[in-house]
Amino acid sequence: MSTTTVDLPLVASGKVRELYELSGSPQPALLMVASDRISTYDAVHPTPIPDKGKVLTGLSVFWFAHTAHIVANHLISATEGVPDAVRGRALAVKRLEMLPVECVVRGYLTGSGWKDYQASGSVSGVALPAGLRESARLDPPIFTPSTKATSGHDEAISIEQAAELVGDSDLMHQVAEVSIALYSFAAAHALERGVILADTKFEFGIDTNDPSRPLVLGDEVLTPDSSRYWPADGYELGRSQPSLDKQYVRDWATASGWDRMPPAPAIPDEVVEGTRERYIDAYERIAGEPFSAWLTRTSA
Ligand code: Q0N
Repeated sequence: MSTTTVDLPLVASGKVRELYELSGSPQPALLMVASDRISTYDAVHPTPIPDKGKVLTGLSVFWFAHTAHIVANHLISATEGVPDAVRGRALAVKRLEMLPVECVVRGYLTGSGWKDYQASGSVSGVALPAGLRESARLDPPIFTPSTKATSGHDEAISIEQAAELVGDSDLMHQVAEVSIALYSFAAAHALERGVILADTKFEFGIDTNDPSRPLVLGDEVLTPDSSRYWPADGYELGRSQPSLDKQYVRDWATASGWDRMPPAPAIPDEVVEGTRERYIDAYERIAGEPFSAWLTRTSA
């Protein structure tokens, strides 16, 4: 059930996720819980997508495991310390001191990056060649940090402004380098499986308990909620691309006549089921295993 909760102190909550304090762990730890809630056009629908939280959690764990050679991450366990009620959609993670910037990497020109490029020819202070079309591949990919706005939309900033916010320019440049390495690794993996990773957002923190590897990748990683995934077949330069996961809901929502203003409408059963299938298909394509394998590994 998407409304199932846990009896732990709430540390932070987002539109579709919650973070709780975990006690009884040898190190300061948190429980990161992904719900089945879905948002389109920035509004959360009242209808959950069954298993969405488990799919996204399984994808985060897949990527944590496959990128540990690039940077340390906050994952402790998907089983030990995770309450039965949220097994499969929650992770025990190390408590970090989070850096106050969102680390966006773009390998394709879309969304706010495309808007900024059309207006100014650059994105987050990165000048791009003239004449690029919508959804153009960016090679090399670009690092376009943003501020963590507490309300409304994140604001694009330059790497110099990000360094200022973080208070350590060398650290910020290391974060940029690691972010691009993570994106490049994941985009190559995804493309081999027929999926374009257009862009993604990382959050990093510092583990003050481990001075040997202080920079740690936090949050969810490379999930459909933190990334834009497009089906590789059907990619066409010069237009916007359909999202691998949410396009089906968006197309229904648009056809329904919803004006994209909150509250978001309830989603009909057949659209819920079609969307659930798309999330599970995304898991299986990217992780290369049946989704049932994730459920089995994480069941109590
Ligand atoms: C933290 N956020 C922002 C989950 C994500 N490992 C950590 N240690 C300390 N703080 C955080 C993390 C992590 N991850 C991250 N806030 C606190 C995003 N949240 C929003 C709610 O759900």
